[in-house]
Amino acid sequence: MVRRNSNIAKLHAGYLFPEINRRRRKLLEQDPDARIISLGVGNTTEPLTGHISEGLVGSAKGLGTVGGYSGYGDEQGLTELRSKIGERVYGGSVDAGEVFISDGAKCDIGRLQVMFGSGVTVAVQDPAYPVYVDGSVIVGATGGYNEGRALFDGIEYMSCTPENDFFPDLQNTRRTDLIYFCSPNNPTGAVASKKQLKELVDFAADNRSIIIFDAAYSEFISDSKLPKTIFDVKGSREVALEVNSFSKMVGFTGVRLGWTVVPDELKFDDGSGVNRDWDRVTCTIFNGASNIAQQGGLASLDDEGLAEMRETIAYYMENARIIKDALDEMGVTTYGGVNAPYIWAHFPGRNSWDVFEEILNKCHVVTTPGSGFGPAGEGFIRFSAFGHRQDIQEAVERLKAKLR
Ligand code: PL4
Repeated sequence: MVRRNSNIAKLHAGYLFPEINRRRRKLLEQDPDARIISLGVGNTTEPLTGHISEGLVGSAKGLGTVGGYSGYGDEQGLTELRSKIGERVYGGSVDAGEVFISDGAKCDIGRLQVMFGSGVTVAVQDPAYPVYVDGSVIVGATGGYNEGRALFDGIEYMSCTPENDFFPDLQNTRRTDLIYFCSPNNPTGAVASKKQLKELVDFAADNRSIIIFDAAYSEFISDSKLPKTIFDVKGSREVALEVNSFSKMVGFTGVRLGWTVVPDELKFDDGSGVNRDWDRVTCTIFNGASNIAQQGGLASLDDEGLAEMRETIAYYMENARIIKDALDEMGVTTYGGVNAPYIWAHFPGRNSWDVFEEILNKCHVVTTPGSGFGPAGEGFIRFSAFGHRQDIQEAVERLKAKLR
């Protein structure tokens, strides 16, 4: 018999999103005719656009020809795509050698957790995308689950609430090796200002910490004053790396393509480069992103692709406006949903899972309970703006009719 990995035994509940699906299935068992609308998981719904899908199709067809066939590529990704990301996303401030193409931000976060190992301490925004905490627990980068506090020992939870403008009180935050920071934030929809990010970068520099900056929703920022990348902030290259994704910006949730930028200046305490170790980990436990997906990524960053991306994002952001307006009309206080595809709705004094169940059972609308993202999410519900317009409209009509 093989002994179970004791770190996995520490996880105190099922992963959030499968649990939501389980509850949805339960409703369908009880009421097979229920027409359930999902505003839960942030999953894209709209078809790929013309130029971008042509990039994918052209590549797939090419694979069926002698001249167009390719097998394994470089583990770090196509040089052309690495350069193009450096140029078109970072305006030339990031070198191709600092960009590593991946099969998605979530997968890279897992591999980063492998690279940093079990000997690190970790801080997360509370609430946060669950992968930061659960992945850290799996690799053993925490102590045990502390029942009394309902938190994991060894993880610093940086409370982000309306009271502090969803930005942590860094003066009262313990020093950790790693700081996960997501902006635009999942789930609150808050976007950190440049001043706030500068404060974060200075905090990391003073503490010799490394920031893992998750910018998966950066393209949803329409306010030009807000930073789309941590690298807009002076001093960030010495203290931060950034993960990003094509998933939400062009609908590649199923195609799978992302990237991580590890600047040359980012060092471990022995002076060695993080970039070099990331390259080693990438080459060892990853075999490169799909060559078809990478051609889709290249097409996405052409002028035509970028124009299509803006249209797709505008569509989802109009959904966000519709949801936010409806909740406002119902007297529910909301946050986010302006520069991010998530609306963070407050139900003061209520238990998030109870509100989730009420919305599911009365309206047949799936949401995500805020407490699934951390203790500070209790009393909140996350509404995702990813959906067909018709479904969004019907969902808000049901909410208005059956919830208030
Ligand atoms: C559902 C902050 C969604 N089963 O697609 P990827 O891997 O490039 O990006 C994943 C990702 C990375 N970083 C942030 C994210 O919010 C996401 C996707 N999050 C959500 O509803 O919160 C999809 C979640 C998926 C999962 O577990 O990640």
